[in-house]
Amino acid sequence: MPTTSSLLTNVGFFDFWEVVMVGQLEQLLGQLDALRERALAELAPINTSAALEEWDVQYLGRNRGELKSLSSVMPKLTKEERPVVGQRMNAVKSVLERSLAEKREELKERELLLALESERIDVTLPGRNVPAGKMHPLSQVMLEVSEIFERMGFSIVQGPEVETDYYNFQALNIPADHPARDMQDTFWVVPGQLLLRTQTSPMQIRTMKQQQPPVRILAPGTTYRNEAIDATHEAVFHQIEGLLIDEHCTMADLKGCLERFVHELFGPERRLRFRGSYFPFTEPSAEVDISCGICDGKGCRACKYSGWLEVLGSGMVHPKVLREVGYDPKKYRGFAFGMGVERIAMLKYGIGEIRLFSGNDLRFLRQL
Ligand code: 2U9
Repeated sequence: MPTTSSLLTNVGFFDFWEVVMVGQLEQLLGQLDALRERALAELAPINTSAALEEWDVQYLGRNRGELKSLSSVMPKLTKEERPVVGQRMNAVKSVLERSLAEKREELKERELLLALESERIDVTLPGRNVPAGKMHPLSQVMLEVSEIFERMGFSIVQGPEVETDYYNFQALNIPADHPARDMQDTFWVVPGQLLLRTQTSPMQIRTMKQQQPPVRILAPGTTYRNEAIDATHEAVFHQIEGLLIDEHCTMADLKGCLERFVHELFGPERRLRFRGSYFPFTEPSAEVDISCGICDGKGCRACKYSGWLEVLGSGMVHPKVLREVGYDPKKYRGFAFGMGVERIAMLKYGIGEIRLFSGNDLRFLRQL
């Protein structure tokens, strides 16, 4: 750009102010071109929207943008100069605005691509495991046993765990000197009167006292005995007892019913063996063994080399019990049976430690 002094040498006096003005005009246009170049150079490397907005404010801002600042000289220009500067100013402005719009578009695209890349989902990856809860193995066994007997026409009855001496012992023909009534074996709530039931049989007494035969009920539930705890004994455990009362009911009905039960729960290949036994509430009484599922009755460690596993106690309901609830023992007979749920579960799942069921160790529970 020519300086004022170099131009002065070639012009006369009257031209002086004009030359100065020409110099100013050139300078102004030069400033506009420089602004454009600087703005474009700064725009090129911008790669975030935030930086782009800053650039917009700095060069094109309505209030303090650099272009706006330069336009403040317009009123000082002559009528002839104004359109020249105005045109250049508009040209610079439109170049910058176009470049800004292009950059905006470019950044929008770039940011979209970045977002797509960072939020990319691999739909071929296996889904996350949602851990599903499941029933406790003892509840599973209780439900399965209940369903088998329900299919044979039994109804489920449930009742209090705190019982009276009468329902838990007296009504069941358990005499005062019977070992089961030993004060040491029972958890007494009020000694001699209220106790934690040692079996679920009080429910059968309660039911029979409320309804006339025929009766076909199953009483599953929690029971309590003051026992020394070891791998096969717990103080809090679970029982399922069954009772059927009708005219003409015989031991053969008991055998058929329990055979059906064992075959449904353990499989039809299992053989049953009824061994004479004694319970105060049944006469005659029998314990039921099933052939060992591991050795098929040949003898192994699981069945203590006997080939048999004890699963149930049973018998024909004692006439004294029938009389106690108001049934005529000459007209009605019945059979009853009982099993420990933990023992059934241990046999079914091949578990040698009863305490695992109450241990709440998820590593154990998840397997069943
Ligand atoms: C009434 C009449 C008779 C229920 C019976 C058994 C035999 C029996 C044990 C199995 C393992 C208890 O958990 S265990 O230790 N039960 O052997 N239970 S007959 O007899 C009854 C019940 C109610 C009115």
